[in-house]
Amino acid sequence: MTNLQDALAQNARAVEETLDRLLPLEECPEARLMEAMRYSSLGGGKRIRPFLVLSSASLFNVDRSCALRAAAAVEMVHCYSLVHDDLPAMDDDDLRRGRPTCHIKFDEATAILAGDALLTKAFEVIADPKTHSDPHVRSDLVLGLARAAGNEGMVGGQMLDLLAEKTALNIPEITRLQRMKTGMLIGIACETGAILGRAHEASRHALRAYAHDLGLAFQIADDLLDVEGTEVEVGKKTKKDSASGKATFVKLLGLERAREHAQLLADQAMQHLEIFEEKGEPLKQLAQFVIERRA
Ligand code: GRG
Repeated sequence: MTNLQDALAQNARAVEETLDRLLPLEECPEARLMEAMRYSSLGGGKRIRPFLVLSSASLFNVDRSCALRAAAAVEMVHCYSLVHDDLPAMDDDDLRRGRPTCHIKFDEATAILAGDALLTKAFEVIADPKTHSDPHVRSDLVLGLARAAGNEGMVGGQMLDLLAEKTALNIPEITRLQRMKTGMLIGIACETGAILGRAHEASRHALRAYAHDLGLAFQIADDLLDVEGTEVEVGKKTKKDSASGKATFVKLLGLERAREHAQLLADQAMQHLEIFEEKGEPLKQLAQFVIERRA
């Protein structure tokens, strides 16, 4: 996995430089908002979604600076979701990525606005001709990201997650919830490279299938970490789901079967990449990393 660790670290640095450029701190009366946006997006994280964008883009020889802008935009949406998820009205968390959450560092109102502004900035970035010269490509990116982030995707999944505190869910229902809450953003991250590279449908389909299995494997790994990981390793409070009545894959399947299922999904995800031959190797390695990670 050393190659993958190096590639993850190198891509994370490049995406952080891009985020830093896209979110400049200027002297103005509303500078506190920019500070909160930068605090929430520049403070660590594994940068898995940007890695997916950059790796899928490299399958189609997309210009690196365009891919980095799209990768930064997807990460902004992810960071916004974490800021809002941590708010007292949602998960009420004090710790994220090993640091105080945005509303603890600043205040609740600033955290809400920083999340809103990160989400909006993401669309500004992908709608900008600097991301792609072809307006059809840009509109495809906007459509894909909006679907993945909105009521049919991440926000809808979050609604189901809140409702799940009071309802017992079965495996198909949890699968749908997780597919919407985390899978759809992972899906558009994988497909973004294909959109930027104007890839044909077979490639887009393969990446969607890969993302589908990867997203679920990622979520099961997250559930396992909640049970088995420590706060120091994970950088956020653990044992939250296990302490609450919330249904998770681990609760319904048990630790052993959940682990096996995650491996099965990761293997399936890798198989979908066969059409890319050795160019698909970084994405294959990521599927294994996602289920073995300790953070
Ligand atoms: C509030 C609109 C809104 C949505 C929230 C994604 C989400 C929906 C909430 C995040 C809460 C959570 C712990 C979800 C489980 C999976 C997940 C997205 C974990 C965090 O992603 P990582 O592990 O985090 O990629 P880093 O910090 O590495 O970027």
